[in-house]
Amino acid sequence: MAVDSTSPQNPAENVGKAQIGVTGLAVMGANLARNLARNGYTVALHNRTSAKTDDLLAKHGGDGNFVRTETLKELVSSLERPRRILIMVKAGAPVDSVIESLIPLLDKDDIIIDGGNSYFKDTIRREKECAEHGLHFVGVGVSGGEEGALNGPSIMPGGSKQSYQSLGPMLEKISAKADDGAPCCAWIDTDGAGHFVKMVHNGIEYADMQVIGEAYDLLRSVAGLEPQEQAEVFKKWNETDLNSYLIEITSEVLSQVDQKTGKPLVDVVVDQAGQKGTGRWTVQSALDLGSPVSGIAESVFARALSSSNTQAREEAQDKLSAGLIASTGVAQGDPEFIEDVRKALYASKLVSYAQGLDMLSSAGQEFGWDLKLDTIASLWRNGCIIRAELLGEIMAAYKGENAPVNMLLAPGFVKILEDLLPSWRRVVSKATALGVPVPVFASSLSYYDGLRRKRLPAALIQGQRDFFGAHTYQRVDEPGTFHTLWSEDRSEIQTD
Ligand code: NBP
Repeated sequence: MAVDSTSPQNPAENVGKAQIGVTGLAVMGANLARNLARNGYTVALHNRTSAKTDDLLAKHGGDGNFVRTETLKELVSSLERPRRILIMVKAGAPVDSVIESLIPLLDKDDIIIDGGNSYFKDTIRREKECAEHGLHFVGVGVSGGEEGALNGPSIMPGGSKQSYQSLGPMLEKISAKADDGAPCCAWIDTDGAGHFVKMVHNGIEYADMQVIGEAYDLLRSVAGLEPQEQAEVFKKWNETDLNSYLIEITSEVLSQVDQKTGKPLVDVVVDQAGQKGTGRWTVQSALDLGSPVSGIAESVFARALSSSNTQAREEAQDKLSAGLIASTGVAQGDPEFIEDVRKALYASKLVSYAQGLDMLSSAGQEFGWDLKLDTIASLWRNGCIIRAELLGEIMAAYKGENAPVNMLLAPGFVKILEDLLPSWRRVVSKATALGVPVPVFASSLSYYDGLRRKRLPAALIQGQRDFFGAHTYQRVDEPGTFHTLWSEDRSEIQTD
């Protein structure tokens, strides 16, 4: 936890000044500003269109101490020094434009904070640019949506450690608190580390949502459970080790009845999932790192399949209808099948978290960040979308000396997976036989099987690569790098 250094360095100069400024007062910025004010900070407000500032003050001015400003210049002069300015504008070019306008107005050691969903490589670049002007730039991952922003989000700050001394206490104060009272906010590491961790959080969120979707599909199309009945099932599941925010809201969504038609809401919603890009970034970054986040990738592709080629989906319903099996062979509401699905969901969820954390380890090595996986898991315990009981166990698994090289290898998870495996396999087999798509259930099971397999067909791939491209291979029985002279006498030579 950071030491509170939010008291003014120069009291005379800072008297009557705001402790933090927020520019960008759409839903997230407005709610973070209100959260800061409710926690006793004086908050200077700015928005490109000042009507939004006035709207916030009219509706919520009573939340605390606000200072209304019309221009960035006014915003800057309303702040105590070193200044803290939180940018909450649309990610991308608007962030660069605001930074560019702020730089000439600021002084050495002032802190620019970007709390939006910025791409971590942009954050690395912006941090360098600001450092050239003697400014701190802190990329902060904020999770929890608008409700979290107002009542306590999970916060993942990057940037310099020095800036965290000044900023950390504020962020920790407004963050969500875990059951043990710890703030769901801690310094992650330098430059883009905070935004990277937030990005991976979102990747895990995509997979978490997809596995719930796959469970819903199976319960509906194989076990014949209507949405209202499933709402009860998910409610019960929320009392098991699946306990999490996403399971809780799934039950809410499934119980919702459309007011216009009287049908379950889920039946009148178009089945094309949207995405804002953080899942895609996670997969793109994983490809660059060579990190096998297959479940997360499948969840991004599943959204793409649902929404990107609707005409093909339409035509395929008729043209690719061969082999559909009418009878599922599962009795309506079969409790054994329901329990199998619950276990398959939990196992696939474990794999998604394991893959996300493994990607963080790879990124730590690539970008020189000391990412503490137990701390990161602790920040996700409350305030954010993937908050789940499971995170307490993940945190415990990575605490201390004996951190596993892969989450699935932590003794607790080894045992849990042993128990889940038969159900997981039955569900994936059943779904495959019936033609129900379960991309994350199935790819997670393949990841698990691939991870534990003694010999992988990668050996054959190495042989093929050596055949067509002289890419060489290593042998199991002696050190060195080898090549077979495929187009000559097929003898083997050692290349180093
Ligand atoms: P938006 O992403 O919808 O952005 C709207 C804000 O950006 C308005 O204040 C707008 O000012 C300002 N803006 C734009 Br657009 N272009 C600008 C420019 N060139 N210069 C200055 N200001 C500009 O707001 P949001 O949904 O509150 O999200 C803010 C950030 O938080 C985003 O990065 C988002 O991805 C992230 N985030 C959102 C959520 C969520 O649940 N919504 C959750 C977590 C993170 P105007 O009023 O003058 O048009």
